Amino acid sequence: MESLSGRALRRRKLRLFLLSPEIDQEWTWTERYAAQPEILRYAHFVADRLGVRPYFTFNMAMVGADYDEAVARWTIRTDKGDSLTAQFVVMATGCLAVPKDPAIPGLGDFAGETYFTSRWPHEDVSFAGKRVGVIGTGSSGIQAITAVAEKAGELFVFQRTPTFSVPARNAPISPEKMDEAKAIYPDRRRDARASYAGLKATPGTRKTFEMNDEERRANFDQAWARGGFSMLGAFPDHMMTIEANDQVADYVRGEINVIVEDQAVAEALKPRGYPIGSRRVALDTGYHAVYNKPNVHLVDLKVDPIRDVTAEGVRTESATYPLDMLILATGFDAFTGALSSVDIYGRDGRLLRDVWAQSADCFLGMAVHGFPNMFMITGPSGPTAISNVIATIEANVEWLVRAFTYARDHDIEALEANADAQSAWAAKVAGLAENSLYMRGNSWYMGANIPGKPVQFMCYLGGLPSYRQICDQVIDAGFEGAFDVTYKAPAEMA
Ligand code: NA7
Repeated sequence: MESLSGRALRRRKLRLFLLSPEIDQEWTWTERYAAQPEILRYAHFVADRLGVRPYFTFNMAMVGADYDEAVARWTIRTDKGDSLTAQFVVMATGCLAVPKDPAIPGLGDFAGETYFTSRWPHEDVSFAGKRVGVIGTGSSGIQAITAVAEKAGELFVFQRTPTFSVPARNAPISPEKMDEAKAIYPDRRRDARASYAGLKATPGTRKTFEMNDEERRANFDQAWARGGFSMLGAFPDHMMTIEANDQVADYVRGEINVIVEDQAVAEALKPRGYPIGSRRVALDTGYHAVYNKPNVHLVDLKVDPIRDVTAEGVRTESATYPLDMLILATGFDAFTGALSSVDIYGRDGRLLRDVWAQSADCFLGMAVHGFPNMFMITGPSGPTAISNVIATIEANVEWLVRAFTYARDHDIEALEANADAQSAWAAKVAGLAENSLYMRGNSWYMGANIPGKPVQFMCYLGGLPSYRQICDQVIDAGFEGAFDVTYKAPAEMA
């Protein structure tokens, strides 16, 4: 840590975080939706290109952090028994980092191979000829099911809640197309930054019922053919009224009928009882079609719930499914999981986990009252899950660079989210969500997937541009009314 001190180096580090148009141009993507190996190669490329590898320490986990108010410093404790001290701490711990405990009785007794999609091994896993069970049909389950169905001897999908899933239309990007895209990267970045969800998208301008049935159908057909989140952008009002939402949902359910040959299976796969978009919509590559394969079987847990897992396989109330492999795609303790799973003690010894057990409040999705000088990227109450996550990360990182630069230039010792400002932000986030269709989704966006977790909508629905503006105003006003500021003592400044 000592080697990273020094004003010049600190300045350089701050700049390195910012977007690099040069790097944009140097990297060539090969697919519309790059797979994990390509994304990993990109991460390595960026790290090398920016020369930031020396600043990373790998294979070390934080087990706890303590704030010492007397010196305004954090001490981070690691699993290696070391500790590190810093004025500011940024928790870039991810909003989907800690797997949910599926709490299925007997899971540990299973004698076959068990995998979690959230902790997939780096080595190849062979499904060939095996009897594989997948529990969970969110985005991760849908991707796993589509891949496993190709290779497995038999695949049993244990579905509790069907997910709305639309075609991604993934495809290779030709070098010519890539060149065309690169030529307009700056425009696309600018448009994405100015958009509600941080995505370069051109949502329809006419509302759902401003078209007649035929026009609406044609509009949906085009969106379905385009793929990706186009279905959700076909009309600008799909999250505004349930009537508009039903039109999209009915279209998607209708496509399931077209794709899936067995109509009883099609019926079981149709999501019902919640608005499309209120839970994360999955993007797939041939998901529904896998149910036409003779080796793929849907087990509808709404009709026949899981009783337990035994050494042989999964037992439901009315049947037993012997398996060689079990894959759990059962989701995450989102937003708060990573930081609640370690011991973070703030001012006056308060434990973050206990504070969040009441309510996962977080000012601007970046700071918590009682935890001075600790900041988060994609924390609860930011725009994260409702926006392109990368765009939220950029918004947070750019704001933090400004905040730390301001703090350094104004001899600020400590910044703590003001209690009233945090309450007002929580009220704003809750107010935006209150009458929205999102509240009907029982999703991980609101902690509803974790038993005992307070149910509150954890995403700011005001859109990225307004979020950036609000965050910028805080620094423009010198943190006045938003953060409680402690300045360095005169002796220290000298
Ligand atoms: P999700 O979207 O939270 O999906 C988890 C799935 O697992 C969902 O279908 C759950 O059904 C199911 N689940 C969870 N626990 C159980 C038990 N005990 N029994 C049966 N089924 C269970 O997680 P993902 O990893 O797919 O996706 C997370 C995000 O990553 C995604 O939204 C994208 O943003 C990327 P339930 O809904 O609880 O009935």
